[in-house]
Amino acid sequence: MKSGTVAIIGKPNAGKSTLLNAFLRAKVSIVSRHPATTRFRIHGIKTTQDYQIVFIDTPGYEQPKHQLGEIMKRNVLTTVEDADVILAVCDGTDFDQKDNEILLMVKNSKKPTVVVINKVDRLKKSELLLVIDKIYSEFGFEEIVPCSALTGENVEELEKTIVKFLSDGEILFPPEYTDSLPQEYKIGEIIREKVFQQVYQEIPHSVAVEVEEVRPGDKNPQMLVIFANIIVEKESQKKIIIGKNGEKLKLIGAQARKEIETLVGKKVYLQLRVKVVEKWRERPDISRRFGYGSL
Ligand SMILES: Nc1nc2c(ncn2[C@@H]2O[C@H](COP(=O)(O)OP(=O)(O)OP(=O)(O)O)[C@@H](O)[C@H]2O)c(=O)[nH]1
Ligand SMILES: [Mg+2]
Repeated sequence: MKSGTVAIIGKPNAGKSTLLNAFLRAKVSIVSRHPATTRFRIHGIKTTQDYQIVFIDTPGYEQPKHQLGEIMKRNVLTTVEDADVILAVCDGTDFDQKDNEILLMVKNSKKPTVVVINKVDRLKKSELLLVIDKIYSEFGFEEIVPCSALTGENVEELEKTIVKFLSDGEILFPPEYTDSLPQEYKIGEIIREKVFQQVYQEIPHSVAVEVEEVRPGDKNPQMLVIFANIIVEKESQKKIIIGKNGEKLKLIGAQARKEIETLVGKKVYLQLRVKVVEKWRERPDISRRFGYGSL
């Protein structure tokens, strides 16, 4: 049996989380059209007859703008150090200096690397060849694989390429596992995704979700009762999330509840509150409380 850990890294919005979900054919990591969506390192596990891959989706790699960004960047670097194989994901439609920096960092790590050129569904063949040529001539990476995480084009071939780099060894997780996140995190991430989808512009980056309590219902133990707080940095942001007559928050709650019900396979009662915690991203004690410190 072959096994190993594979770090998925790349700049924000490159399509890393979409790719992880494509490998697993399941939604493990949340996705949005805004950069800096992923904040945790998220493990997605794929086990077949012949191999087990533990994929680690990471936050987009960029120069940190705040304390939370600093933690995120450090997490990416540690993930690269710890992983057996690196999957360096570039957005083929937007290859730039930031990708160069990431590829250089990966090259210096001397780890077995597969460079992925994602979003080929939006790329002309001639443009793709140019990007491949650039990466090969500047960095000498041997394995450069184009794919589309969105349509699934070439994702299976990419997986086969990864497997070539795995070594024989024991599997790391029981075969039935598909991810390694505690349920509270997954619930929090679903809520955060719905906030992202409902309120754009500026707000997403100052949102965190704190899942306070998850317990069986008093009257109906088959049901799950969840209390969660949506944390923002300013009163004005709180107003936007709540919306006129509380309509936005209701919508966020309804969408999140539906998806959480699919996740846990039970009816869910979800109570959401919006709390203002000033500058929480600058405060490591608080970032840690929301789960960003240790993961
Ligand atoms: N056309 C096209 N769009 C894609 C593809 N892969 C991802 N996207 C889109 O790109 C956007 C970003 O995708 P994510 O998977 O959230 O990107 P990410 O790299 O995880 O982003 P961060 O977590 O912010 O670092 C989303 O709108 C995706 O639908 C692809 O192969 N083709
Ligand atoms: Mg992501």
